[in-house]
Amino acid sequence: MDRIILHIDMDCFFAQIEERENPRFKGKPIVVGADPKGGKGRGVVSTANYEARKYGIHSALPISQAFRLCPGAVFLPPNMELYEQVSLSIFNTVSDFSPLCEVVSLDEAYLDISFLLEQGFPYEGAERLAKKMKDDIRKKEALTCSIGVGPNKLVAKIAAQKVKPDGLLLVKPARVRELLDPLDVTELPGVGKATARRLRAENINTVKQLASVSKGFLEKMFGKPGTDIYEMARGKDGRGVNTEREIKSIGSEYTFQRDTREPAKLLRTFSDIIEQVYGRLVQEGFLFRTVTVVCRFSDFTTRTKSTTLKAPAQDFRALEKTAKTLLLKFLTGDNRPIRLVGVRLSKLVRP
Ligand code: TTP
Ligand code: MG
Repeated sequence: MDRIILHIDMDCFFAQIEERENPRFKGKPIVVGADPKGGKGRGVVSTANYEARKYGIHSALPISQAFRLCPGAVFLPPNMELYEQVSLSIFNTVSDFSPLCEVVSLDEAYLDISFLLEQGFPYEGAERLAKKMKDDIRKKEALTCSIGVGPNKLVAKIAAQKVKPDGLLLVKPARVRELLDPLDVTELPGVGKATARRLRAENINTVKQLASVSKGFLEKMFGKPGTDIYEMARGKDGRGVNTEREIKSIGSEYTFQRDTREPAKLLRTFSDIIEQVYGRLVQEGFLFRTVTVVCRFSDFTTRTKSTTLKAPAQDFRALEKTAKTLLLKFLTGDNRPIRLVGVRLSKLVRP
């Protein structure tokens, strides 16, 4: 089935909002995230504006490292309520352009605009539509975004990524190969460091090279995910735009090299897990109600404890406090060494 899909992603979302809110920071490197505490801070970068990225600062980088890379940057704590509000306003605007709109995170959405196929020049129509969308967002929120348009989600997303910031790229089916061929394999969604390492060992570095190997070869190498990699390398992606996507929970866990009861070590690891989970929560654009902490003991017995908040929250402090209280219950209630700890958020809702 022929489709036209549009992908929109806001440019350095949190940082751009902060730049808008604080005109005195305009042109300066801005880092939104944990408090750097003069280089001693724990926690990570949520995002950085393009000025700060020139120093090598990016999302998920430890904030202490960001401070070392650019001590003169403006470091700001996230103001989630504001970002949520802006996000809602943006996607209100975006969803005016098609009833088939899938919001995938606080700053990112796919739109099925296949209705344009019924017109004579669908990609010209798509260009007009995308320009109008960028204009509307600029007028309403004074923010820039990048938009990619293509025959499927994969191509649309890669196109948007390619023209950041403030870009618009339309990729007709006949131009898909041209877009994909020069890309490094890691630029395909889902091809992480480990997959890339194994591909490089086979002398496969670019998507062009990846597209020249057989399906059987990739399936033998990666199992079932090998089929997806094969399809992606060909620019194929059958996923539809889901207006109702279901993510039931977001979680992360860690298995210690050696079982431990050391409070400092447990807490440090636990804090990292909380930050990771929080990062995903924010990225996916959810609020949570239930926090579950999981502990596996040296004998492999696994226990969970949960707390459900009265109202949905996306507040880091609330998450941290709830999760740590639960962990403490494990530590005081049991003295076996711990093998694994984890945190899971559920009862997720959209703001
Ligand atoms: P992204 O769209 O991944 O990044 P971005 O908008 O900051 O930058 P880009 O121009 O490259 O799109 O994520 C959107 C927001 O989600 C980002 O502004 C902050 C938040 N976020 C985190 O808090 N932690 C993370 O690890 C990531 C990736 C994003
Ligand atoms: Mg973005």
